[in-house]
Amino acid sequence: DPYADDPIRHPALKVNSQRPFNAEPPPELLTENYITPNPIFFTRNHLPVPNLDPDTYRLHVVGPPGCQSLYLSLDDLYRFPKHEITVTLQCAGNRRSEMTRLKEVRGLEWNTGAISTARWAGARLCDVLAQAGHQLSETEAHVCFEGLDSDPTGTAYGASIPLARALDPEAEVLLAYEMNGQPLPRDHGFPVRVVVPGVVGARHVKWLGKVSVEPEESYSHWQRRDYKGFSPSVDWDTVDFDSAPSIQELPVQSAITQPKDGETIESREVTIKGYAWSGGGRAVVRVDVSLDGGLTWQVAELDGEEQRPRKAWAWRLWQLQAPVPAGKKELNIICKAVDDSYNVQPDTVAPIWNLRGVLSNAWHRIHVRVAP
Ligand code: MTE
Ligand code: MO
Repeated sequence: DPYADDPIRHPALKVNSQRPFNAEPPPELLTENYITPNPIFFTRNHLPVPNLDPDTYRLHVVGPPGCQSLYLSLDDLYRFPKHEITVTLQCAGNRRSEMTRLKEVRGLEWNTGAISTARWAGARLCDVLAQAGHQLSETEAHVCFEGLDSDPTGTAYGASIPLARALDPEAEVLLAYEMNGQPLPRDHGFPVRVVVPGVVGARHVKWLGKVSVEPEESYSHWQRRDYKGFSPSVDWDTVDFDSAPSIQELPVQSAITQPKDGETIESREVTIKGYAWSGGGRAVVRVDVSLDGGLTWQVAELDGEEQRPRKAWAWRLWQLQAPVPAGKKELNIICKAVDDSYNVQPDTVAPIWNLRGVLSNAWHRIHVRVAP
């Protein structure tokens, strides 16, 4: 069993798949803290978790043509200026189960918890690439990452991001060795992972083994044959993965974490809580909440840290306290967020349904009963 050496996990996690391990925190725990505690941070593994020795670990940074490669130890990485930022990481498959409810899709049945937030610290990728001799070139280029996790044929997890993002100090792409002040937990990439603020989780390569600058995107399955969006009309017989760009910056997202769908409200006042986030560093400017299926709306209070313009890498938590409208037996509660480009979430799932169930960001709707 290649998974026999996987780490022990927190019992509160809702497991979507044991081998490889995929799990999300239950909604009520997810928004209990602005910073997600490491043990309940959602986990998305495609392969067994490698067990790496920090003393012999080396990160292979391929140099530009004519230059030597760097093989960086952890101590070498610690010598770069330490950069610490709060970043929300979201899987492209977050809320996939809402797409499945409409029509079958291929993928793990994530609910609203394939998203979490941590303080990440490490070396900036731009500093490491500069030391290796890389500069911004005129031609389009990509920075490819390879993990040290691999399948039985030896194929490693891999992904890439555009070189321009990697070299932009303002984009704050990290080779992270700390998560919430601790060494990375094994499930989250010990000893080093990539953190690409504002970009889909799939590019935040864990157990990082190799970094290279290439003229083309990574040839990894997960860059080229997965994590792409398609029209609702495209099926597995007609899909052409080369026709769509790889997902990088994610669209605006929000979800309700409290109350739970199907719950009964006992008091005359209801507290609704959730999270909201947008990709590309776009800030959340507003969250609208409806108790009546979208007829009327109230603006939620935004909690959590203030966001920096263009560098809003972390989510806002939000809440709304509202009296339960008199005479109602049930409430159809909806939330929707607006980001600072005034992007909004689509109202329903059907027009954004896709065969892989990615980018599921329709208005989040729950239904609760009111105790008589
Ligand atoms: N990196 C490696 N090496 N192997 C993986 O399976 N999964 C990716 C990404 N990095 C993955 C990886 C995906 S799809 C996501 S959503 C994030 O890691 C999840 O990070 P987390 O498990 O720390 O939440
Ligand atoms: Mo993911």
